[in-house]
This record gives sequence, structure tokens and C-alpha cells, in this order.
Amino acid sequence: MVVWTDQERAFIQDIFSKLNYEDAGPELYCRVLIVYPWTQRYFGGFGNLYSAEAIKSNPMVAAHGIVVLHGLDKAMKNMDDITVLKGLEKALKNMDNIKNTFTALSELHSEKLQVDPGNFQLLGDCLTVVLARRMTTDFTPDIQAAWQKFLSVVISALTRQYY
Ligand code: ZNH
Repeated sequence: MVVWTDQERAFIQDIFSKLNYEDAGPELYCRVLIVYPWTQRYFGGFGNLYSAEAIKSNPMVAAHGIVVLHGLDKAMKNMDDITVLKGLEKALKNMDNIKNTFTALSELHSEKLQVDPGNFQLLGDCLTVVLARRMTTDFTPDIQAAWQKFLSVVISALTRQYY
């Protein structure tokens, strides 16, 4: 069971409150597709991803980046509930929206999209770069520590339906 300190909560909330999704979301997904090009295979429906320039000017990539940030934003607003996903007993007692959201999202990625779950960590790494670029010296080791913990909880919730 994951325990969050008040300071960790405050750090995570602060990161999201300062993040401009319209700007960071597209950068996030461009980075994922350019840095880890094999991830392009899941986006056959997005049209032309043949070069970095094509990826950067693809409106579906931009829109998808914003959708993913909103997914993470839901996790941030329900930090206790996503940890609940780890304990089945507790999860059964907490049939609330975030559990359903993340269960459904995990199922979608595993069964329908068949995304290799290793890619979640790669997306997380790109998002860490996006944050560090924006926050510069404000992205202190303490804040990064809380951030990495948040990411690992989200990734484990997303990976849950794979097993
Ligand atoms: Zn994912 C989709 C989230 C990762 C791939 N996604 C999606 C969505 C969301 C998400 C929210 C929408 C859904 C609906 O609509 O219902 N993701 C997410 C998150 C993450 C992710 C949060 C992390 C962290 N994904 C991912 C990765 C990949 C993916 C890594 C690969 C590589 N997704 C995907 C796809 C899709 C999605 C393919 C579908 C899209 C379209 O539009 O079609």
C-alpha cells in the first residue's frame, strides 16, 4: 500500500497546476514517437508519422498528448484511489470512478490496443523530460522523487489488467 506525505501531494498537485496541457501534451507525444519510434506502430490510424516534422505537425498526435495528460490528471486528483487498485480487497470496497477509469484504461491498453506495457515507462520518461524543461531549476530532487513515485503508481495501475 502506497502512502503519500502531505508534501508529496502538494508537489504533485503543484506540477499539474502549472502545466499547460495544450502545450505540454503535444510535446510529450511527439517526444514519445520520435525518441522511441517503435511506438508509432500503435498509431496506424494517425496518418503520416514518417518524419519528426510530420509527427510535430500531426494534429492527431497533438490531441492524443492532451488526452493522455488528462488521464494522468485524473490520477492526480485521486491519488488514494489509484493506490487502492493494488489491494484487491480494498478495491472491491471502493468501486468508485477512478478505479473504473483505470481498470477500463488498463483493459483498453492491454486487450484492445495491445500496447506493450514497457512503453508506459518510456512515456513516463518523456513526460519527466517535458516537466524538467519547463520547470528548470524548480524541478528539484525532492520534487522529482515525488513525481517518480506518482508515475510508478500510475504505471502499475495501468499495467494491472495485463496479468
Ligand atoms: Zn494510451 C488511448 C491514457 C500510455 C497508446 N490512452 C488513450 C486514452 C487515454 C490514454 C486516456 C483515450 C482512451 C479513450 O478514448 O477511452 N495512455 C494513457 C496514459 C498513459 C498511456 C495515462 C501512460 C501513462 N498509450 C500509452 C502508450 C501507448 C499508448 C505508452 C503506446 C505506445 N493510447 C494508445 C493508443 C490509444 C490510446 C494507440 C488510442 C488512440 C486513438 O485515438 O485511437
